[in-house]
Amino acid sequence: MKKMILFAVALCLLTISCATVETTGETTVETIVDGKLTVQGACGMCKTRIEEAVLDVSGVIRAEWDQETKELTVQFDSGRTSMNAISKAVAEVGHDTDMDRADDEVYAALHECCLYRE
Ligand SMILES: [Cu+2]
Repeated sequence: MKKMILFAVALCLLTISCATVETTGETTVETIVDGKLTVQGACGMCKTRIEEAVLDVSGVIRAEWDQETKELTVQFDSGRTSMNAISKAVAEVGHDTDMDRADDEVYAALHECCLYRE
């Protein structure tokens, strides 16, 4: 019988702690948004370079670049970063975007198979 009471008390405590977590969760403000950007590139090395550069931007949650369509899909916290900042980060590692052009010097230093400009 004592065991039953202890079990009931433990169950109550568990319910209370769960309720507390739920309440604090409600105060989180959702600012997660999706975005698309055309990014020039040529191969799998480009894909890794582009995605790594984007994921390095603080506030970015997800980044995927499609080699066929040249389309970069991102998911980020709009309270912490922007499409503008993401585009700049991509251009900085040598890839032209809709919004920014990479420095010729940075572009020229890319691996031979990554040179996408005509
Ligand atoms: Cu490449």
